[in-house]
Amino acid sequence: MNLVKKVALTNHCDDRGSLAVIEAGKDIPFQIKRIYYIYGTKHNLARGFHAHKTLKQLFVCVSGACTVKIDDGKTSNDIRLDSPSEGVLLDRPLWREMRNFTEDCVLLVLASEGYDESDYLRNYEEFLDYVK
Ligand code: T46
Repeated sequence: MNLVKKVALTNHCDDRGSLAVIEAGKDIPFQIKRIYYIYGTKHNLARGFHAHKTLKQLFVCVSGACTVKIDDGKTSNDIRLDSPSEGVLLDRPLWREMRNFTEDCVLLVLASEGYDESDYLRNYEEFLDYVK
């Protein structure tokens, strides 16, 4: 069972290269209030280990690759993000762990809300309790 939705981005490719488009409300089902990206990662160091209560996000690995483990409290999937032409949508509380970053990895995140530490579930037991 796939826990996350893959989103095929509209790509405009020609002799000059490629241009990928993400339009809020069209390609993704939320308005974008925040953009951040993770880079300069180390292959052997993992990140994440949390879920969000209400935040919706689209992850796009715009350079390089990384593996995202997604867990809904019942099952988990490992997804290798290695293409700038597609994203994965996290639209409900899902535990995530990112690891196995390539040196050139840039993980772009489009988010539905501004930064709010109270939206994080940073303890796995608390997450399980929240989704049950
Ligand atoms: C997520 C994954 C994919 C801010 O001050 N503002 C922000 O908008 C964000 C995202 C983070 N921060 C601060 C909070 C921490 O002091 O940046 C520091 C690193 O954040 P964190 O340890 O949460 O990083 P990751 O890589 O574990 O998680 C991040 C996002 O926090 C999270 O929303 O889904 O990337």
